[in-house]
Amino acid sequence: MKNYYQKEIETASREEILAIQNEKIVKQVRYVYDNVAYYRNLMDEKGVKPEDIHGVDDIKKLPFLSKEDLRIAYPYGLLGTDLKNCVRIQSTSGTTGRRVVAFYTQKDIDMWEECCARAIVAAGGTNEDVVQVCYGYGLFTGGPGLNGGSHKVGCLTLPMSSGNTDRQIQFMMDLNATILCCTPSYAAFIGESLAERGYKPEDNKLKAGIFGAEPWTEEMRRSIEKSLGIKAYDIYGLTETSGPGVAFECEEQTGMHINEDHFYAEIIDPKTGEVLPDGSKGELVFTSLDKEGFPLLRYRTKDICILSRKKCSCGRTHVKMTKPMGRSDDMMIIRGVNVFPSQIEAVLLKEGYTPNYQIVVDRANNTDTFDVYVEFSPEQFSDRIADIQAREKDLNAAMRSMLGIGPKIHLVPPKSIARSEGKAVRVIDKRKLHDNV
Ligand code: DLL
Repeated sequence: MKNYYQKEIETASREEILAIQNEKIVKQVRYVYDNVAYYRNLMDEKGVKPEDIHGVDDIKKLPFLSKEDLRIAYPYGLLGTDLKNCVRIQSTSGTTGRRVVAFYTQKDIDMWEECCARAIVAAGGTNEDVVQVCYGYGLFTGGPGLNGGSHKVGCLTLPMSSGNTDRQIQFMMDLNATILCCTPSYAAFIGESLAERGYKPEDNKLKAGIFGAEPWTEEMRRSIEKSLGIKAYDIYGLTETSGPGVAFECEEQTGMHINEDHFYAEIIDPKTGEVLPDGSKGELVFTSLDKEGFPLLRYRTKDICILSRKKCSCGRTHVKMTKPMGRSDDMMIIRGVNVFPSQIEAVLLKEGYTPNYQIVVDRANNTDTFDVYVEFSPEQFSDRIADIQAREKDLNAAMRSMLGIGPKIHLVPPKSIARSEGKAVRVIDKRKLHDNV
C-alpha cells in the first residue's frame, strides 16, 4: 500500500495541477503588486501589470528577484503583509555575508509543515515512527520545518537540534528512533560514531533518513545507507521559499518531487535569463503561489539542476528536480577549469575513501594552487611513506581524469578533519581573501 500525506493533491493529474497553479498565480501576483512596493516597482519598470497575468504561462513576463534584491530590501522591503499578521521569522546563517530574513504568517507555517509532512510520509513515516530531528533549531529552517512536519504526521518527535553526538546516540538507541533527519555530512558522522562505539548497522531501529540542506552525491548516499542500515532520502528547500520540503524524494530515489501546488518551478539559462524546456540543465527559479508573509515571485535560487516530468512509480505526479549539481556560486574556477566539490566527493567515495575531506584553493606566483586533504579510514591507515605516496598518486590520477586537472592530494590520519554538525564546510578558497584586501 502506497502512502501519501495529501494523496489527492500529490497524485493529481497534470491538468488538475495546472488548474490550481493558474488560479493561484493570478491572485498571488495581484496580492504582491498591491502589498510589496519593491516588487511593484520592478513590475512597473518592466511594464507588466497584474492584469497581464492570466496563468502560469505568463509568469515569464514577470521580473526576476535575486539575492541582491533581498539584500537591498532587507529587512522589511519584501514583506507581503502587516507585521502584526506574521508569527515567525527564520533566517539563513549569513556565512556568505548575505543574511536572508523570511517572515511567516500562521498559514505560511501550516503550508510549510505540510510540505515537510509529505516528505516524511514519502520516506515511510507514520504515527508509529519516532523521528529524531538533528537539524539545527532556531533561526535555521531545518529543525523547525521537520519538527512541524513530524508533528503533523503524528510521529513521536525528538527535537534534538544539532551537535552533542553522544546524546544523539543515547536517545537514538534508548528511544528507538526510526527516522533520522539531519544534514548528510552529520548523518555520515553519526554512522561513524556508532561504529566507533561498537554498534553494527542492525543494532539501531532506524529505517530511513531525510537528509538535505547541502549537496551530497549518490556515493555518499550509499555510504550513509550502509553505515546506518537505512534508506536515505533527499530533501531540498531554502529559507527564501519557506525552508525544507519545497521538494522531497520518494521511494524511487531518482530526484525530488517539487510541491507544485505551492511552488512553481522554472529552469533558466543563468547567463541570459531565458526559460529553458524541461530536461535542460540550468538555474532553478521559484515562484511561491500562496505565501503571505514573504511572497517571492521568480526568485533565482542559483541552484543548478534539471526538471523531469517522467512518470514516477510512486504515483506522485509533481515534477521532479535532480539533486542540485552545485550552486552557480559554488563552482570554483581553478586554472581556468570549472570544478564542483561534488565531483571531488564522488571520486573519493568511488576510490574507497571516507567523505571527510577539505578542498583548499589559493594563489601563489599568479597561479592557482589546488589541494585536497583526505582522511584515511582507520582500515586504510598506514604510516609507511611509500604507501601514502602511492595512494596519493593514484588519487591524483583519478581526480585528473574526472576534473581535467589534478589537485595535490594530502592523505591525513583518521579524525584529523573537523566533523560538521550542520552544513559541512568543504571548500576554503583563500583567493577570495586576497581579492577582498
Ligand atoms: O538549507 C533548508 C533545508 C533545511 C533544506 C533542511 C533541507 C533540509 P538555506 O540555509 O536557506 O535552507 O540554504 C538553501 O541550501 O539554495 C541549496 O543550495 C542548498 N540545499 C538545500 N537542500 C539541498 C539538497 C536550507 N537537498 C540552500 N541538496 C539551497 C543540495 C541543498 N543542496
